[in-house]
Amino acid sequence: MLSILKYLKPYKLQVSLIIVLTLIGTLLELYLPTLMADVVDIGIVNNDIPYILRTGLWMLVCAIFAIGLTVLVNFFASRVAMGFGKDVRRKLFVNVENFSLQEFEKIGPASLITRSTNDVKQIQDVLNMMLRMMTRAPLMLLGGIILAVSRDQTLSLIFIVALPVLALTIYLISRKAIPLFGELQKKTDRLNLLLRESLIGTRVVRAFNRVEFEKKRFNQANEEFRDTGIRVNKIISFLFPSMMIIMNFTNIAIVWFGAIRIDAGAMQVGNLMAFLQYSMMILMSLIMLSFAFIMIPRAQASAKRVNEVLLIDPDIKDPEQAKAETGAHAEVEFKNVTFRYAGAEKAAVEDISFLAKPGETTAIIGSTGAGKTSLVQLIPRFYDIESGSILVNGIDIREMKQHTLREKIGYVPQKASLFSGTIAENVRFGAKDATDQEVMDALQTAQAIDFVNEKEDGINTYIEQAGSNLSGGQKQRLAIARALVRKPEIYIFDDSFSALDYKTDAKLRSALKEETGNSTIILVAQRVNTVMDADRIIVLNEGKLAGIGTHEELLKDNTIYQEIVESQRTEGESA
Ligand code: M5T
Ligand code: MG
Repeated sequence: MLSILKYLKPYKLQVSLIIVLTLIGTLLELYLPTLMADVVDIGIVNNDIPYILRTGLWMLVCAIFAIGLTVLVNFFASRVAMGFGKDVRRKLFVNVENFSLQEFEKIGPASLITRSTNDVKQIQDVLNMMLRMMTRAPLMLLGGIILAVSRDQTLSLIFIVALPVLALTIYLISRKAIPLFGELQKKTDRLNLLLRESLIGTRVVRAFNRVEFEKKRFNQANEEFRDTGIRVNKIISFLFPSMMIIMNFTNIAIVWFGAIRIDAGAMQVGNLMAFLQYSMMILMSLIMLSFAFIMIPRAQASAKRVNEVLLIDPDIKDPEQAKAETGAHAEVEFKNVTFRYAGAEKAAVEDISFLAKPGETTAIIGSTGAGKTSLVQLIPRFYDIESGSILVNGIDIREMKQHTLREKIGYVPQKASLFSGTIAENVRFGAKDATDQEVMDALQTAQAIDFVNEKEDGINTYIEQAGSNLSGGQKQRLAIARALVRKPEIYIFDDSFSALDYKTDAKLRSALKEETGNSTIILVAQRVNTVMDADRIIVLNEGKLAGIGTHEELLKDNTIYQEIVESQRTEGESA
């Protein structure tokens, strides 16, 4: 909690202002009962009407001032808390953007969303409350006690009983409630996760008739959330009534013993009235403190979760002194590269070496799960490798700025992901300053222009979230256009032609050849047809290199390649 409060720094001035304003306001409030005692004991007892009016007016002025100050304090507190929330959310977002995929998967998108919204809001709310009460409650407690004791020491003995009883009640209640807060946040995570999963996978859920199952799963999580929520609130709801009972019994005791003392002539009526008010203030401030006592752990549970994300130091970082990289083309070289997913026993990519030259196509083929995607994801440095090195123009990619490296790359992922927006906007994701003509050209090369032109709004057709209103092949071709418009030095196509029919596949590749000129092309494919005329083919098998060569060379002496060719030939024949 404390470490997260460092984000309050920009609001230092406003926080100090809040403290000063509360200080004045609380002192004014503490002054009021004293004035009232004077009205009774001096004004009424002596029948001094002008004195009563004068003091009454003075009381009114103090009260109005106190109210005005409270309004101001609340205003500033809200501003500070909201601003703080915004800052923390931004910080979270920026940090998450820098995560490597490994770190991203560790916490998971559902939890990251809860943490950036719900958890930050918990902290923000508590901060808001704390800003209003942190000066007010202790000051009121202390001031109330001092003033009450100075009014009547004997009667103050009542507090020796009342205060410990109150403190004990608060302690017992909060001890039960606090552990439930962390649980509540975890349950929120779970709800979010299930909701996300079933919303994203809604087609699959329906196709497999799993709607009932999903409903049950969600209901269960929902009910668990409800139950924990009810448990917390049940406990908390005890707090206020118990406080009120203690407060009222204290008042009874004060009036009871006060009356005896007045009867004995040891105390004045006004004095007792003021004493009663101070006792109220003391108990109220204790109640405020007890709420803080309960709210802070709740925010603490959230702060811990937020901090967990903020404190992850992205392990993929730019080097302190990035090596300047020159050259219009980019040669990609793998030297004994081994890579393993976090916690995986087996390396996904093991001891791979090859050279991909500018102006040439390097194809990667291998059965599913062979490690093709894992291998090409290493080039934009989505993950860091375990051993070996990846060089671009002779420079280790870990010694380059990530931005410089990624600038050179046009990456077409295996699963084309598009964003909500128009087709043109999606293509311009690759190069934000591309002209309409350049967008059209890229679509042309990607063999996407025909279906785009068929749409009423052409390149201004709106694409729904994640491209859900496009076919798989259409999405793939838009993703290709997005990479093309960038005119990068390195193209990475991860199985990007799989959803295309043979004819479109061939057309696309010959168009690409003209377009890509001296760029380095790295192309992952399952079909032999797609890789056949590559300058070199890398055969992957269970993460290991099983051979490098041209189609002819591999066909002659590589058993794994021969198997792949064979299996696809028979497939083709039987089809
Ligand atoms: C290679 C594992 C996967 C497989 C091996 C992407 C990814 C893969 N894996 C993980 O553990 N975590 C991940 O995030 O790595 O997988 P691949 O590189 O995806 O294989 P591929 O691209 O050759 O297969 P495909 O089906 O795309 O042709 O053991 O479990
Ligand atoms: Mg793959």
